[in-house]
Amino acid sequence: MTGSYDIPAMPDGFVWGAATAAYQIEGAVAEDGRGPSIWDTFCRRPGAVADGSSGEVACDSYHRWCDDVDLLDGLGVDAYRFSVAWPRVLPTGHGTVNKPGLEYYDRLVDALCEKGIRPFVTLYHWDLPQALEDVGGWRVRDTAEHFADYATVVAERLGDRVHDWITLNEPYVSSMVGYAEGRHAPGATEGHGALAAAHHLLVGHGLTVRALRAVQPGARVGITLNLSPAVPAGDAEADRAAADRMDLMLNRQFTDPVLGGSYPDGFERLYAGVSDLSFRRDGDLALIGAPLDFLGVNYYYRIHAADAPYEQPDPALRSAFDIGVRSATRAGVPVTDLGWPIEPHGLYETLTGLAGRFPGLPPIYVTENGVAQLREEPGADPERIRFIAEHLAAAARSGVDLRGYFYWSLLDNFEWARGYGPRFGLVHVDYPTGERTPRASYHWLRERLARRTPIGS
Ligand code: PNW
Repeated sequence: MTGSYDIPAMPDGFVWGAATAAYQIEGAVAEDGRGPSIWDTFCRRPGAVADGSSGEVACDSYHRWCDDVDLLDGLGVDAYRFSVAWPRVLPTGHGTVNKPGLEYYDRLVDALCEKGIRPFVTLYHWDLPQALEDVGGWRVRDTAEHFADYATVVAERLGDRVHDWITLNEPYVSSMVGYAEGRHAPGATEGHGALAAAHHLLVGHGLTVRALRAVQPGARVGITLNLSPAVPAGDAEADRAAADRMDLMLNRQFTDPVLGGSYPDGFERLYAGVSDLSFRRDGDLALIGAPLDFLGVNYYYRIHAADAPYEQPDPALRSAFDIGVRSATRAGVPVTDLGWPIEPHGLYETLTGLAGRFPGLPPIYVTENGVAQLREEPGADPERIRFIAEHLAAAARSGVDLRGYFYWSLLDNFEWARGYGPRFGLVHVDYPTGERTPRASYHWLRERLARRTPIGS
């Protein structure tokens, strides 16, 4: 019975929103001067994407953005989190600005503002211009500099209407899944290169924070990290150590420099023999750890970590992803259609854990949280309503300074290496026609948002 689920009362000014990302919804990959990105290339690699698909058409939001804005308006959200595609703005990553690309976002932002929907703009949601990958991608420091220059171009154009900027989405995924695990673009399986990519992403974040503040003094700037509590799968000491290694790689490699200005203890030891970390330079941590206006948290699940033999015993040949940990399933924990454990309490742990470890923690937005279904049809999605309600309740209980919640996603869309099978949307998309149909969860949220009463009123 979905009628019994509700959304918690939140403080006045709490931002309710929905999220998407450029490559997952826009399509039109060769239109109006857009340059190729690493995802266009990666999708052509045989076996890279489960159903052999790509973002070539996706939800066709490049043409149907008006429909998307109407859906947001109908839902009654305060804000929309979307991303700007770097290769639309700068087809080769730097140099000449592609005017039609910028104009697309200009129109979108205007339409949102007209409806009173606040834009939260992610500057990098994984679509690196291919031309930059061809000269090293995130393995090289130049890419960080180019990123800040690109951000400046975007802010100069949209900064009169966009006040909330997210530099990077999930640098863990860009670096470790893209350059170490090889499941995402550019599909590399490296040790040193992946750790360099992670560091250069963070340098790019730091340079961009500085650049945005320079062009737009009132800008509110943050970063979005995917955080998953890593808990031991069993009672053995080896599993506890495995969970600790997972936490270092997945969470603390990013939280500690960004929020605490230093890499975590044990990090060098974890990667001894894999990389000499020679890409680090004096001054980097001060840049990376500069104060932020907010932290974006993407939460989907907890990791149950079990000790496992290293796939490659020789550290010099190991990918940075190979840390001797296997992700286990836990009996009795329900899972989504993707096999992801459903543990709303993990969001509580994530938020309270941050508050406990970082005294100067900035305000937090949950910038993504959601559940996928593999069933095709629109209509009833009671598991999504329950998922949202339970995660919101856990977030509200945490007591941290939480300023907003964005559901992932507004629309069914291109789910990266999994293709179009998993559907995360509040709104069903019929890919052959592009037709959008709101699900029961959309109607449920719309109705709850319309009746919301802030705490204290
Ligand atoms: C997040 N993985 O990503 C992203 O920010 C979204 O673009 C995505 O659609 C959403 O979560 C749902 O998955 C991830 O395979 C996607 O390791 C895939 C992985 C990790 C994060």
